[in-house]
Amino acid sequence: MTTDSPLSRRAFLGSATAAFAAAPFLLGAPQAAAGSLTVNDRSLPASLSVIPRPALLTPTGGPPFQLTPHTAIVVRHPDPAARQAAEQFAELLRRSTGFPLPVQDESGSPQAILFAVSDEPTGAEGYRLDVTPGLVAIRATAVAGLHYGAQSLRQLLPPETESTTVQARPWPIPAVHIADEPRFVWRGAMLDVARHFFGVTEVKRFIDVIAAYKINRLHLHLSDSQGWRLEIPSWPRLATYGGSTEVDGTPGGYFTQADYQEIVAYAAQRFITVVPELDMPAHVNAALASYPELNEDGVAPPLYTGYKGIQVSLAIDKDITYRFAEDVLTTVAGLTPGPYLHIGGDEALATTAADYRLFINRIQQIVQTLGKQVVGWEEINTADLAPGTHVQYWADVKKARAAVAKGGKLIMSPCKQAYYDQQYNADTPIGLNWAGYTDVQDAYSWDPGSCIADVSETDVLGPEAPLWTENIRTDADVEFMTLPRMPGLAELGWSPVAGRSWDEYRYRLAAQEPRWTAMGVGYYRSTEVPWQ
Ligand code: TNX
Repeated sequence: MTTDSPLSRRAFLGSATAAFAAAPFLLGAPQAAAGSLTVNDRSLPASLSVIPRPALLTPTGGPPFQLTPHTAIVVRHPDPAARQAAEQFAELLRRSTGFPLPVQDESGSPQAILFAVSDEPTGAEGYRLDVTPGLVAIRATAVAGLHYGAQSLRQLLPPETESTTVQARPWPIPAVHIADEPRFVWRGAMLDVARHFFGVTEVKRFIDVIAAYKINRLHLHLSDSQGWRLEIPSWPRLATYGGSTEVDGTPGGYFTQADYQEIVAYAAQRFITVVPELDMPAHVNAALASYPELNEDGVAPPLYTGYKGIQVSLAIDKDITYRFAEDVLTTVAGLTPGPYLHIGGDEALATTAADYRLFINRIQQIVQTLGKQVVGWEEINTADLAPGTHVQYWADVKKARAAVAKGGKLIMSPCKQAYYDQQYNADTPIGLNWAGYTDVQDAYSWDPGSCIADVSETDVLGPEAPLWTENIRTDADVEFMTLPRMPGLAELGWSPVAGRSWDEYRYRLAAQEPRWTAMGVGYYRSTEVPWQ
């Protein structure tokens, strides 16, 4: 039952060794000493409660490193972006420590935090972190790895590190060796800004939370029947009229192009790729209301502010529909440096199967011409999938399998575990429950690599948690639904599966709470978690 039992503990230590040997950048590493501990041991102190659990974490037993006013951050990496990763980390620490923490190329200080290139390859996102009394060294081949190493380091520092005001206290970092890399390339969170609109500041707060847990994709659901949230200069009424309301009939809003670019840049600084979604051919009432010519009968419906899905469709047989799609997708592609365009494609209940295939095939061609990769919900499996298409599983394993048979790769968002708009339980006031209640343990207890029988891990890109917002209205609501579930999703996407245990994880999760409080972020105080 618990990790105190010798059996589960032995099993875990065995798996840690296996993970160590399997990690390409660790082959032959001298630290492969027998008896390495990992954080999957609840007797370890809260100061080692890193989420996602590193592939290997070994407390080395020496005295801690003490961050002081004399500590410098030293960058030795050929990629100029390494300096930005170091600067961003320094900025976070300056707020709470009040120390100058200069970022420099040479160490003029006896006491340094080093952001350096690794001698051994650590992959696209992996890193090593060594904390000794005189030096903290993050080493990685790629700058993303330096950034992820810095996120682990954040969690080794006291929770007050997350405070936005200066805290007078010591800043020890326990002596450890970490060797880490992610299991999956796609570790996603989705925010629906269409049902209720969330502005730039609110989206940045959401990014702050997910970035701390090494999530690397932010899927923005930018349009739905209840609102169009991105300025498209060639179709201005989409945003000004189609974005004017939201569920409940309260005033909506939209991102100007500059707003959207600000979000994309903020995410990119945190190694998060924005995946913009414009949902078609259904979920489009806001567009249909804005432009009558997009309707089959040429008549614009009224704006829709209800929370239930309505059955509507773009006019599949009109040329104007494809001019609209091309204009919109071209605009978004131009604003989005990342390789993905999410075209939605879900729940097209007012479109015939033949029309649907035709439509998705034409849209896919537009996306390809723009040099982007298609992402779509599982329903797009009935179309001719282009190479590189990403298909987002949410409810129907048959559709997911059909997509894989056509060469699609899967993003795993099983609604029973990964839909964070679902209530935790009957007593939590916010959220829907059509997929069932999803408590914190449910959200943690599944495996993206094996959750669909007959789909192998090589066809899985990784997990993503969608946060639909039909009855999620405020920043506080978003935080309540996101925490404490999202760190679990991050761990499912990052950490080795072997040795995973809710009973151990929930202690590490509890240790995060003082960090959220220091950040000023709210959460649901679930009774499943042994809060400190
Ligand atoms: C289903 S999942 C939807 C969304 C809703 C959500 C509510 C999917 C691809 N479509 O439009 O917001 O359920 O839980």
